[in-house]
Amino acid sequence: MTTLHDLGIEDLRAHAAEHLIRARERSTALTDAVDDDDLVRQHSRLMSPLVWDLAHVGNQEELWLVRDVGGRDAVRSDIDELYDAFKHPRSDRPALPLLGPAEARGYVREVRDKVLDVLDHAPLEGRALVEHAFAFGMVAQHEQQHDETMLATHQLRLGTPVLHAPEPPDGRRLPAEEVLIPAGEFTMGTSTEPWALDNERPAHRVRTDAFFIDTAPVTYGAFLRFVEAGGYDDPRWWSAAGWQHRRSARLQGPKYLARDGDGWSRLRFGVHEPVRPAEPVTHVSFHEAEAYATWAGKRLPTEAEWEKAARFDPATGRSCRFPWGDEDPTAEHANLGQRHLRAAPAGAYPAGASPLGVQQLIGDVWEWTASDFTPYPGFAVFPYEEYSQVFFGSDYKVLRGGSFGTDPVACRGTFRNWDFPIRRQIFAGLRCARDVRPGELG
Ligand code: AVJ
Ligand code: FE
Repeated sequence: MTTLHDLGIEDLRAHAAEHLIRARERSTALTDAVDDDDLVRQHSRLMSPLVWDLAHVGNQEELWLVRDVGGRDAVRSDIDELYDAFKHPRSDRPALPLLGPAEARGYVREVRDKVLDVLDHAPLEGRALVEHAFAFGMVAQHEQQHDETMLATHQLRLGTPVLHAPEPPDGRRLPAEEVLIPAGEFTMGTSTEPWALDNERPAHRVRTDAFFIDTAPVTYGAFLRFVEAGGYDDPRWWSAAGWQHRRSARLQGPKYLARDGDGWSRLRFGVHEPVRPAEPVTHVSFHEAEAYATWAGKRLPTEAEWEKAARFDPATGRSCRFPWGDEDPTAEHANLGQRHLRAAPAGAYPAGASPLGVQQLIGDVWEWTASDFTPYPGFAVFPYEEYSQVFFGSDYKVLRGGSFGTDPVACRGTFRNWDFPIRRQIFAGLRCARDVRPGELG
């Protein structure tokens, strides 16, 4: 098992540097793919201009690693306010006096040069912020999270395709449509994963009843049967808030789809193509996910149910880091890290199955859960309130498992993402769960 606990101090420094460098390669590729005009433009009111994300990543890195951990002088304290996500909503960011593309690139390079020097010399003990190089891992995750956001901006942008990637592996027949997860307690969250973020902590025991969960995420083929059965026109399947949103936003199906003769076509990173029925549905809101599940006679899993399906090993009673065990994800386990530019068809990752046989929990698409984003019992802010604390409450729904655009450093069996229930520009889909029917288990 690969864990940071076992690394000596120099290996830990090298490990942190590798993650920072890999994140920067991805940010560079996502921003070099388009011209300067495209970088400063707002492709959607929901998103920042790409050049904002780039300098924001550098500014967070400067705040945490140059100034706080490194105790060094500021590189550009004059721009902190511009890149504070809480000071300016995304829709206002294009009008700000932002660093231009060349300036932003120079800024993030200058910060990074200092950070690699800090990483060479900083003591990695004595403060929780630096234990196991946490702050460096947090900053690498932050950059990767913004890289996924930038990937969503690429999906929103119009124009000729600029991103390319090989096809994901083929789908395979699923051994069963659903998996039974037994009743009982399991350990949710973590107190030991060194780079886990505050909202994943602490580990705590949670009991669930027995439930069934789908073996794989809901596919386009299945979801479009709901659409074609008139599901978007029938309030029976929708919550009150969902129906009201479906009407006011005039939703007719997943984002980026259009009818094409008898079938459906899809716009994906600038390419129009036929929908692939076996591919997990992507770009649906929580409300659409919930309506589908209701129509199918099922429901969304709670966050606890999702995590139990993903981590609980009935043979040992332990919760693993990932469905397949404790090893870090490889290309055999899951579709992560923008290796492919789409979710893989159902059944494509048998090696990533959980002990009970649930597949594709990690990677492919973020999965909406039924749960609000709330703190675990014993939650403590670490290291800053604006990561999680200010978002807790009933405004946000939790998503689990990561997407094809999530880097492995920012994805774990315990990782919690959240968004508004109306959002669908993210790479989000769903899988259904259901209660056990009376008498069903004999
Ligand atoms: C965890 C994806 C909801 O993008 O709003 C980035 C991550 N926090 N910068 C977001 C984040 C601060 C966050 N999500
Ligand atoms: Fe951020």
